[in-house]
Amino acid sequence: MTTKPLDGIRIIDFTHVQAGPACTQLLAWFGADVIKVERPGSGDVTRNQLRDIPDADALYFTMLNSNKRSLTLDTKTPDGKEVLEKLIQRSDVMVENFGPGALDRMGFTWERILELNPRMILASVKGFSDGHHYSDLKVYENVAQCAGGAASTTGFWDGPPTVSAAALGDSNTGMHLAIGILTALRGRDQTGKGQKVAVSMQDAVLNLCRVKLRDQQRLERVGYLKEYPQYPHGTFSDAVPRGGNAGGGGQPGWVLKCKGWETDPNAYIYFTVQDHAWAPICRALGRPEWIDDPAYNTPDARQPHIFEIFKTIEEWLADKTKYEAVDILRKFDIPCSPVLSMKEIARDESLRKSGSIVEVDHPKRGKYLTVGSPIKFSDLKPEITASPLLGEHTDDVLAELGYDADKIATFHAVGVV
Ligand code: CAO
Repeated sequence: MTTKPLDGIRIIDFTHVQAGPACTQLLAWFGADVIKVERPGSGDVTRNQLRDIPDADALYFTMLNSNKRSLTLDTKTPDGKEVLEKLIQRSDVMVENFGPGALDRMGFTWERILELNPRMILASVKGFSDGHHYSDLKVYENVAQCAGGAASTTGFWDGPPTVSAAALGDSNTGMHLAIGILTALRGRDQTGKGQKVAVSMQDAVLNLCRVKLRDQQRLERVGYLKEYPQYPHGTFSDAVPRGGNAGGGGQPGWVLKCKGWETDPNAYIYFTVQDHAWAPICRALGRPEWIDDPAYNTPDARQPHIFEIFKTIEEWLADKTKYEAVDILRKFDIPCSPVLSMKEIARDESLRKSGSIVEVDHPKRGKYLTVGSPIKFSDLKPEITASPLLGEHTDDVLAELGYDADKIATFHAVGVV
C-alpha cells in the first residue's frame, strides 16, 4: 500500500447528515483513519433517508461516508463514555456537527476533551457562530443559504428568494472545516497543542457570497449596479437584487437557448461576453460590422441593449445543439459551456477518467456512482472505497482500544455498541 499524506492521523468522526461527513470523507480520502461514531441500531440518519433499495444504506449516506470505519457506540451510557474517552486519548481530531450544546450535554465539553488529550483538535460545524444571536438554532442547508446571503441574491427579480442546488451550506461548510483542521494540525506541529476549530454554515455561505457584499457597498455608494439586468432600464432598491443568470462580475453573460430547447429543459449554453473577446464574438456570430460600431464596441455601449445582443446570439444558436455551439465558440476563445444535466454528467467520460466521478462497489448495494476528489495531486490518487456498514468496524476499534473479546461481547449484549 502506498503512503498517503494524512496516514497516521486518527479522526473521531462524530458527524451526521452532510456538512460534517463531507469534511471527514475528504480527509479519509487523503489517508486519515476516520472512525465514524454512530448510535447503535440506527446510525447516521442518512443511512435511512431517501432509500432507493429497501435494505441497503441510502446513497445519501454512501456518497458522504466512503473510506471510513464505523463504530457503533451509545455515548450517553457510562461504558460508552469510557470508550469515547479512550478514543479521544488516542486520536488527533474530533469532528462534530450536532445541534448546539449536544456535546456538552453528553459530558464532552472542550475543557474535558483537553483534559483527556491536550493535543486534540475539536472541529465543529454549527448553523451560526458562537455568540451570534441565532447561535441556539439548529440549521439545515437551505436555512444556511437564507442566512448567508445566497438566497436573497439568487433567482429572478420578479420571483422569491431562491436556494441553489449546490450544497453551499452543507458540503461547502465541510470543506471550510477541512481547511481549518489541516491548519490546526500544522499549528500543533509547531506548538504541540490542540485547539478548537469552528465553522458556521452562515459564515461559509457568506464567504462564497463575498462579491454580493462588494455589490452592496457599490450600490450604497452609487445607487445602481451596471452589470445587473436592472441596469439601465429597471430600478434598484437599497439592497442587492436578484440578477437572474447575469454574469455578476465584469463580464456580462446569460443562459441562452439552443436547438431543441422547446422539449429539452437543458438545451442551453452559458455564453459570456468578455470585453476583449468582442471581436471574435462578432466574427463567430457572423456580425463583423459590430466590431467597430460605437453602439456595440465597448461594454458601456453594449449594456443598454445587452438583451438584444443575447437575442441575436440565440438566433444564431437556433439551429445548433449546445454541443455544436460550444465546439464553434471554443475556436474563438469565448468562455462558454453547455448546460449539463445530471444524466449527462453521470455519463461523462472525461469526469470518469479524471476520477471526479467514480464507480464504487458496495457489499449490499452493488455498484453506485459517487463524486470523487475534486482536488487533484501529482503524487496522490485518492482511491474511493465503499462506505462502512453500520458498526462494521466496532469490534476492531474496541480491540485496538484494548478491550478483550469478553468485554466486547458484553458491550454488544447490553447495547452499548
Ligand atoms: N449516542 C448517544 N447519543 C447520541 C449519539 C450517540 N452515538 N449521537 C448523537 N446523539 C444524541 C446527541 O447527543 C443529541 O442528544 P441531546 O439533544 O439529548 O443532547 C441527539 O442525539 C440529537 O442530536 P442533534 O441535535 O444533533 O440532532 P437533530 O436531528 O435534532 O438535529 C441538525 C440535526 C443537523 C439540525 C443538528 O445536528 C444541527 O443543527 N447541527 C449543526 C448544524 C449542521 O451541521 N447542520 C447540517 C446538517 S445537514 O448537513
